[in-house]
Amino acid sequence: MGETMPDSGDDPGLQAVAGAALELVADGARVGLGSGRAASAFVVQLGARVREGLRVTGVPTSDATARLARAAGIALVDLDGDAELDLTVDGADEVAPGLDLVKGWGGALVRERIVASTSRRQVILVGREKLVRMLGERGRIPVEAVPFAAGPVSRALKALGLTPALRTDPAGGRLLTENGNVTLDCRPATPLADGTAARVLEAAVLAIPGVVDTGLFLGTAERVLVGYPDGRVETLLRGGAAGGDSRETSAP
Ligand code: A5P
Repeated sequence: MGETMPDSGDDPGLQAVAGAALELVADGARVGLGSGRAASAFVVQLGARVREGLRVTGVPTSDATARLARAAGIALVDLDGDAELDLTVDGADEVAPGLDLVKGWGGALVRERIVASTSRRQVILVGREKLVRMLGERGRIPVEAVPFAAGPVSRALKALGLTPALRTDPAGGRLLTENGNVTLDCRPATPLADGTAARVLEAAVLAIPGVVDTGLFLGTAERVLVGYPDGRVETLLRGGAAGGDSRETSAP
């Protein structure tokens, strides 16, 4: 993937949400392990629990996470067989009301999608800077595409009103994902007005030949744990009483 796993050790908010996510992991659980700083904080803390005797198996969403999990002592398995994962713990780049997400700034969105789709619960860990009113506010919605189709996919994305930029490595060449694909980071002309607009865009992008997947994760997150610098954790739950969301906050 060409991107290294960033260090989350000095971020009290991410450490706090990682600790809160641990409480959702039962003995014997099969756990999807996300990618990025927040997910890394979780993997490291999960490894500490494993060394204390917790029995879990993990399915990593990137090579960097696999390396980190192995070093932490977590047993890794493939997605073979019929068994679902109990939960996946991952990060996100944007969280909108309704818990729709943008993911993939770290380059692992396809495996993150696959692992989340085979999990009963997707738990997302973020700092407060990831909370947005509308998806696209932070300016990048990643789209992974087959390299052969990069040109036509780019033109089709422009026709949808997006401004795509090919993700590059430090030498200026195409940065390939672990699946051997390119990523087009798409800036929308304006943020997506609501969940309906996000779903319309998702369907249009997925219909372009050569597109593998998008960073729009719509309706997948069961909960989002938001970490604050003082160690507080806010829990946002999808599908509260009137179909809305509910939230609760725990003290540091
Ligand atoms: C990786 O492809 C992404 O989806 C990450 O989950 C996302 O970029 C969040 O990463 P951080 O926790 O490092 O911000």
